[in-house]
Amino acid sequence: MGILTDKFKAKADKLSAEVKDILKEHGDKTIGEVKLSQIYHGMRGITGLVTETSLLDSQDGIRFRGYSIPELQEKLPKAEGGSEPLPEGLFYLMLIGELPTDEEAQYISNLWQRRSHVPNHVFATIEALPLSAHPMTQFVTGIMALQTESSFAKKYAQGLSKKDYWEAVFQDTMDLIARLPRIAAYVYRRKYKYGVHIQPDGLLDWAGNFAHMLGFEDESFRELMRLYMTIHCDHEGGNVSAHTTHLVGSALSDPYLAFAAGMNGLAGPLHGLANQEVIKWIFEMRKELNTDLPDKGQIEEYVKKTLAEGKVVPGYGHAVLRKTDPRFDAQMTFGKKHMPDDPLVNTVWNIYEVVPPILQSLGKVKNPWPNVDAHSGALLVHYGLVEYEFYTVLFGVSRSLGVLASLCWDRALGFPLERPKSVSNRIVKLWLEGKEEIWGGD
Ligand code: NMX
Ligand code: MLT
Repeated sequence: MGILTDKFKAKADKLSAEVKDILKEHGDKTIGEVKLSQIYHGMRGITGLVTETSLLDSQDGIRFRGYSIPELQEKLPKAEGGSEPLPEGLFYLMLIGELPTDEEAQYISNLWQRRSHVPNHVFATIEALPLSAHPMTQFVTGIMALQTESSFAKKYAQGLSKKDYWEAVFQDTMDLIARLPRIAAYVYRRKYKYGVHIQPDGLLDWAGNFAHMLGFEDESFRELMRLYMTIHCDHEGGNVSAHTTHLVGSALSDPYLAFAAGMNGLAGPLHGLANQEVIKWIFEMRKELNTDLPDKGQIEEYVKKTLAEGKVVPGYGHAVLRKTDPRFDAQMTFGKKHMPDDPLVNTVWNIYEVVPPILQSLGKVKNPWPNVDAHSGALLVHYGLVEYEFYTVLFGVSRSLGVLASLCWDRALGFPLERPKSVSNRIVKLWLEGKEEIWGGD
């Protein structure tokens, strides 16, 4: 791993020095103002974090180190005979900031293969949960059990110099990413396949091997996993899972603790759990209408009914995006190539035509367009992965790539404990009367 750590360290040292200079010269510059409404409304639009790995534009969507999803599909290394990017290559790009060669992506693949052993106590801990436990609960429990392996926690307990934090976080990052597919596949096979587990295939890439351990040997499913793991991996720093991982990591909680915390955030229905909610919602619609291919009029009525019941339309809307999510587009392209006639996939496309004008007509929804979760489940169902409660675990395995690469950067750049100021409603009222200061200090 020397080559990778050396390269990362050199980049981090250079950027650290640059950041120091920037702050010395420009640290007092004001970047904008904060409205009272933003404090109450989930801090939307407040720039408060620095994240290296990716950047989200409300119109263009996500770019990883400057590269859009179609550009990643073109430029990143592929598996032999495949056309989707290898997530290993994207991890390299997010971490190092450069496109990897085929050899560099392969190097990461081999590294993760070698580090993928999961100790037995992790499986025993998962087994202690009832089968009925949600897959995300089982997944997070497995990650927490794996925390016994944290090199950062051990080294910190022995006395670790601040300048060496990054390296222990880096080791944990590589170990954890290497082991997550095995834990996730274990949860899947335990819950849905009578506990009949599948051993890893050491000749496959990270996502291909994950597909294999889940029990799907179709080459086009492997391609889907490579695409899935690529597009879900990062969405700049402010989303709930990335922000939580970063926040918890800022307390020097080790990467296992920080990532598990992030996954608990991903398990919320307004964040990653939306992918299961979408398919559940479509299945319920099909059942109620007694058809596998509801027409647009039927979909319209069902959407209106959902809204009338005070529910959100899952898979639609976004806190930052104001256009169709390019991750939705990438999945639509995959669907058109691999399963153009699939009724469920076609229903997703019909919903895409029906929902936006309805949400627009409400006059309050800032983004009526589909997000990543509106499409993912239908592709999985096509291949037989129908157990939709598992979908957020897939999202979580992918999300590890971005948030853990970011955690390496957090420690390498020496970012401090995150601790914003809060105020009570009483202080807000006193501030409005000119009797109190609301601003948080220096
Ligand atoms: N269906 C119905 N109402 C919606 C929707 C939707 N899909 N999206 C937003 N709204 C409502 C929202 O509930 C709020 O209503 P109210 O003022 O009565 O509380 C109003 O529109 C304004 O919300 P926005 O400012 O447009 O959205 P916000 O930034 O607060 O929230 C989401 C963003 C993503 C939480 C929201 O759009 C939503 O709940 N979408 C459905 C769940 C979903 O798909 N989440 C997945 C996000 C992507 N991911 O993977 O994490
Ligand atoms: C994500 O991928 O994290 C979601 O789209 C949510 C977000 O960006 O806020």
